[in-house]
Formats: sequence, C-alpha cells, structure tokens
Amino acid sequence: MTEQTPTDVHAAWLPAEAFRSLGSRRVLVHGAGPLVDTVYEEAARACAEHGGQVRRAPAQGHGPAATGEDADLVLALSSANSLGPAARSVLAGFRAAGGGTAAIGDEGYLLARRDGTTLVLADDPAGLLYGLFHVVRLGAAAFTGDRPAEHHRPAVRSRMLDHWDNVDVHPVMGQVERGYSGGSLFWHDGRARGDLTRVRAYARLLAACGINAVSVNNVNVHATEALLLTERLGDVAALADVFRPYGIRVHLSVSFAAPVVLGGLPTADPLDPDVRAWWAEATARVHQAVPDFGGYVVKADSEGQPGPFSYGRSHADGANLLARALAPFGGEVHWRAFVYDHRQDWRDRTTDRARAAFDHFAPLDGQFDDNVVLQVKHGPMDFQTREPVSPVIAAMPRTRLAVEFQVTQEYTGQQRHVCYLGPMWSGILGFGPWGPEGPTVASVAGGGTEPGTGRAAGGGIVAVSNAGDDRYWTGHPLAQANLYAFGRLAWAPGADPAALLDEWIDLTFVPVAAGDPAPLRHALHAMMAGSWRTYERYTAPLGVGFMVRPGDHYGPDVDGYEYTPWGTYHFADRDGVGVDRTRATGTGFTGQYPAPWSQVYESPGRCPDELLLFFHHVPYGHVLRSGSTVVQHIYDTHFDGAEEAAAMRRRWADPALTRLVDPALHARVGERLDEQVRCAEEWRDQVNAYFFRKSGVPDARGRRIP
Ligand code: GCW
Repeated sequence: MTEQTPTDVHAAWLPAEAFRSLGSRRVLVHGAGPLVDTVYEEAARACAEHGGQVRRAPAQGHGPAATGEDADLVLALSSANSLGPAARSVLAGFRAAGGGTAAIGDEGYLLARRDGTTLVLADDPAGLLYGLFHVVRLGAAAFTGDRPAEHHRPAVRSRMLDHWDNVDVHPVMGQVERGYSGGSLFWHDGRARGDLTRVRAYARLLAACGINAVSVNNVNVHATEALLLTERLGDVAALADVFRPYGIRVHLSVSFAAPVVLGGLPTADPLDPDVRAWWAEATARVHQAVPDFGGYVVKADSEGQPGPFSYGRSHADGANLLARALAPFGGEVHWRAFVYDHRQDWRDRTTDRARAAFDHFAPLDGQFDDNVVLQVKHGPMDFQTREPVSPVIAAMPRTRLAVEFQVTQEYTGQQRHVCYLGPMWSGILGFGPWGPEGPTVASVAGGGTEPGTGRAAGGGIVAVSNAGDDRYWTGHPLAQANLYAFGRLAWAPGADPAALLDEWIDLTFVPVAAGDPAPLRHALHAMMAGSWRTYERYTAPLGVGFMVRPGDHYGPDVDGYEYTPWGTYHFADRDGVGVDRTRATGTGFTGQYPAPWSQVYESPGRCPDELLLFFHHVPYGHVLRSGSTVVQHIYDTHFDGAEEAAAMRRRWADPALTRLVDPALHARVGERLDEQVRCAEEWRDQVNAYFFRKSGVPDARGRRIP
C-alpha cells in the first residue's frame, strides 16, 4: 500500500507573504523553553524569507544585545531578565493599572508599541506564540506609530477540535466520518502516517487561530481505534510530539467498553473495582507516553456506542470512573451529552428527540467530578442549519459545560457549498440562555468561577474539524474560513464574524493576489458573509431541520427521514407543517427552557420566525412575524436562495477576479460552485413542489413550481 505524499499543499492563512512585515524587521526573541523555540523558529523562518534579522536573547542574558533597544519587534517572557526599558515600562504600567499584581495570564499577552519598538510580552510561552500571530495579522500596522498596551487573553480556556478520523477505513463512513476533505491527516488505511509533516503544518495553522486541544480519533470507536489506548499508544505519542510545540494538547476518544474489549474483563461496570483498576493502569500508561495528555473524549450510550446504561449505572457514574483515572495526571474527560433513542417508533408522537439530552443529564447536575466536562451539542437535535440553543446549557450550573459545534459541514453543504458558519456560531455564543440581558452561552463555556463557588468553571468550546489530506485542507478552499473563524471565536467569542471573515481573506488571499487585491477581497466578502443564510433559504425551512438524504445527509429528500426511527420529523400534512413541542399541546420541550424563552418559544406569535417550525405545527396560511404566510415564505426563500447561489457563481466567474487567484484554486472553487448551484436548484424545486402538492396553495407571484 503506498502512502500518499501530498505535494503542493495550500498555505491557507499562513502564506509566507503574510509574514512580510514581520520578516523584514529586526526581531528579538527573549526567553527559553520549547514554545519559545517555536516562536524563534517562526520569526527566523519569516526573516530568512523577507530579509530581516532575528536574534535570541538568552534567558539570563546581560548587556545591550539582550535589551532589545535596537530591535523593531521584541517578543519576551515577562519573567526574562534584562528586558529593555520599553518592555519594562509597559510591564510596570500594566501591573500598576491592575493594582501592582496583575498577571498577563495563561496564554495571554500584552501588545504595545513604544519608541519604534513593537512589544509582545507574555507570562507563559504560549502567550508569546499567540502574540506573534497577532503581529502577523496586523501586518504593517504592527510597526507604525505608537500603540498603547493592549491585553489579550482567551475568553475560554479549552479551545478544542475533535477529529472523527478512523484508523481503519470504515466500510460505510470511510477514513473520516463526515469528512469531506479526503483522507485523515493522522491515519492511513489502518495505521498511523509515517510522515507527519502535514500534521505539523496543521498544528501551526491551528495555533495561528487559537486552538489549543485536539482529539485525534473518531468518537465512534471501532476495533482498531480502541487500540490507540493500549498497543498503539506510540502513535498517539508521536502525534502529541508534533502538536506540543504549538501549544496543543492531544486527547483520545475511548470506548466505554475498553476494559472488556481490550482488558479481557467480564464487565465494564463503572462501579466494579477491577474496572476502576483497569482504567487507572491504562491511564497511567497513557500519561507515561504523553506527559501532557489532555484526556478522554467519550460518546457513551449513543447511536450504538457502549455506556453505563448497560450496567444500570448513570452517566455520572460513567464519567466519574474515567475522571478519577485521569485526575492524578491533571487530565479531563469530555463526556458527550448526545444521548437519545435512535430506535424510536415514528408513530409515537410522545417521544421527542429534542428533549433527550436534558432529560438524561439535567437531573445529574452536581454529580460530576471537577475534571468532567459535559460536552453539549449547541442545539437539541444534531448540528442542523438552524436550531434553538440547547436547553441543557441553562440547566446545569454545577457542571462544567463545553459547547460543541460542527465545523465539518455534515448538514451545511458538505464542503461542496459555500456556507460560512461564523455568523451562526457567533449568534449562539452571544445568546443569553436566561434572556438577552443575562450571561451568554460563551460565558457558560468560558466559566470564570471554580466549582464550589456557585457556577462551575467553563468546559470550553469544541468543534468537529473539517480538515483532511486534501490539497486545500478542507475540500472546498473557502471552507477554510470556517476552521479559522471557529478558532478565533473560541478565543474571542464576541468577535464580529464578518470582521473575522475579512481577517481570513486578508491573510489567505490578499498577500498572494496577483495584482490589486481590492476586487478579490470585496468579492469574497460578498460571496461568503451571508452564505449561511443563503444555504438556509434553499434548504429546510423555518427551523424544521433535516429533509436531507438519509445516511449521507447531502441534498434534498423532504420525507427522507419521516418514517424512520431517528426522531427527525417535520409532520407535514395537507393542512400544515412543523413539530408541536409546546407544553400546551405538544411534547413539552419548551418547558425545558427557563424564562423568558419558555414563554417565547411556547407562543407561535412570539417565537422567532426562523425557529417557528421547530416549536410549532402551524397551518400553511399561518402569518409569520415577517407578514408572509408560511407557504409563501417557503416559496420565496427557496427561489431567493437558489438565485443567490447562482449569483455567487457568476461573481466568481468574473474575469477581473479570475486573474488574481491561483488558477488551480480558482478552478476548484468554480467546480464546487457549479455543484452548489445545481444542488440549490434541486432543493428549491423539491421543497417547493412538495409543499405545493401538499397544500395546493399556488405561489402568489406565479413562478413555475414543477
Ligand atoms: O450527526 C451525527 C452524525 C454521526 C456522528 C454523530 C455524533 C460521529 O451523523 O456521524 O457520529 O452525530 O455526533 O456522535
């Protein structure tokens, strides 16, 4: 079997040209340690490329060479000796403003410019690395004028990507489950890749957008993946070695049945002493191989994965079992809350999949150990284009919660459609689960206080990665923006997603544009900024979800899931459509929300239009808050959405733009846009025809519905 050696890999948001400003300066790196080595290497690489000079000050350095007075950029640990006067005064000013004791903090940095020197100061080396990438983002602006000290630090401690990568090629799911970017970066056909050059490049890209944790295998743990915990631990250690220099900790998805399938024990019962001992030993071996191991990710009692229910135990028992094995080493368990009945009877209108996570987990609040992070999908269903925020987020104040997003576009066009998800994630992170004035989802994920003092510390922000061994990393080159924006939003959840899109364009396209980049910048922004809403317009309407082809989840199939056991129905009939989740007449799901949302969602008049069919079954003639009827809204948005996709395609074909972009990349985007236009028309026609046939209501504007 030959291992593919990808050549000509796209530089994504770190093209050498983006380092021009930094790389043409005199740079001094001040401090010691492995991550400072990375900072030095980054600066050295940029200076070699662009003619600058880089020097390294020894940690205990003396004399003028170490002070940085003759450098344009100083990157220094705050603890380093013999900092120059500019750095000393910035630090002193910062500490004085904080009452003399202020810490820059883990992963944080100060950025300032004084007397012709740009300064990045950090307490820990990871902060220096993040500061360096900030300087890259600023470009020439980092080296002009004076800049008062700015303090940057992540709002969320754990910013993680989960990889649904299989070691073996799975007969149905392939190498990467829900992967749309070729093969896995880590695994190839049953074994670890020997050449980890691309993993190193990936780690660098992730650090540049703020990610600090990855899990390296699928949460559906098949036989070969299970072995990563034991016999194939060396592979995990090799990956951890590559991620470590970029401040990224490695995690592993494990099977709850590991004591049985790997350890030969008769049970995996979490309360069994032999099971506990097995996990403790296995975990100690992991920590020996990977001293900074992040911890386990577990999908238990979910879609056929084993879990504590088989032994009559709770998910707190299950999670705490692993937490106690990890605790001596500072590791954490990411325990997923994605637990529901995937074998329900579609005739049974009382079972509501949306209720499942809350029903299973809310009663367990307060029972999880401090190093358990309950990882909750952002919506109550499953990464649909539009869902309300999961009620679990407001329901477990004494549990550390992480919010899980899906960067891989399983339900949002599978990296064949342009669908920039920054605005969706930003809306969710900024949502107030207790009302618009209260704390946000981001503040729950970020935490702030430790357990015992009221609200639990945050568990972080997690997403399923969309990267693979594809030349452009993400299949669709424009899907890179989702990976980038996810990292940046996990660092700064309040950032404007449109500004992050521009930031990505400015790093990825502008420095390598073959001519004046302005038209390209403008066109990319126009194509991408609203692309999530465009996608929403031509797919399932008003929050009802799904309507996709079962199995692969691509393309329209309105009734595809309607009579299946998966719990994903729209209940369209001749009179109306939508799921009644009210307390008054439906499944009672609205009662899982605190006020004001429990009232807002309960009332068809107050429920936001975009979620109406998630919460209510209404007649086709129901008048939306927008003034349109439901059925007319469906027709209008589907015509508009397909037309917007076509407009995107035309814009990309503009010869003035074509000239500015690498021809192979231009062609790749073009092919995908052709498919998007085709698929959007298919969606438009199937959805419109379906509702016209069900309702008999003609389009008020007389357009052709097949
Ligand atoms: O959305 C569903 C996907 C599964 C996935 C599951 C999960 C990894 O269709 O492929 O399994 O979610 O999140 O566990």
